[in-house]
Amino acid sequence: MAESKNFIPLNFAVQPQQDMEQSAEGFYQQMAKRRSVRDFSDKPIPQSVLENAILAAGTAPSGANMQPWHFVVVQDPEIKKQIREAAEVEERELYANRASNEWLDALAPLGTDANKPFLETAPALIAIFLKKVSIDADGTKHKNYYTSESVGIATGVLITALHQAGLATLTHTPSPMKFLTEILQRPSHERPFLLLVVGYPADNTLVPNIQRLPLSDIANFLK
Ligand code: IYR
Repeated sequence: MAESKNFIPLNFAVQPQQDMEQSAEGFYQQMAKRRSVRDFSDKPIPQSVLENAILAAGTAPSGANMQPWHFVVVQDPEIKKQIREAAEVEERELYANRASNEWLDALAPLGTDANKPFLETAPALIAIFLKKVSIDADGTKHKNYYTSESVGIATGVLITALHQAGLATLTHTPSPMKFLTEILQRPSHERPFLLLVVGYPADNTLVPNIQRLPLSDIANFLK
């Protein structure tokens, strides 16, 4: 394909195989240290770290490059309190009535319950919204494609970027999450996708003693 206004050269450098192997191994070792944390300190996070992590998330591939995401970073204690209170209403209902016994049994090793103090303690909450449609500056509405896949990938990049920057996260999904639309005053065409709790772990934080599946259980190679 010829270079043109629409097509520009790819900026890509082939790595020597040894560097590539080392880099993949090192990245895996680094990612293996990521754990979901539920006990946060209130130590604030540098603004530039939040901004760069979101910029990294925004590099995720998306259906027809529609970038169907929006991130709201909440550091205001009053708004965090409102989110905690609204989330706990849904969580109390979940633990008391909505969740099946099978679900509650699956959660038991995590030691979770309806109390979510981390929603106030952690320095930042990032509410991620999914846009089934986008509305341009001139008011034109257009459809987005593969929105769950796109926003899911962007969220994965965000979690990875924050981990890489030395922060802990928790993917929190109180359900339903409609209260986020209201509290954060987002337009109705944006659907709350996930609430990411971000910060430093509290001193001496314990995490569940759970293991990741071995490669042979999660992949097979057809050569
Ligand atoms: N949202 C609830 C319940 C919960 C559900 C799953 I699936 C988890 O992996 C963890 C928790 C809560 O945050 O307690």
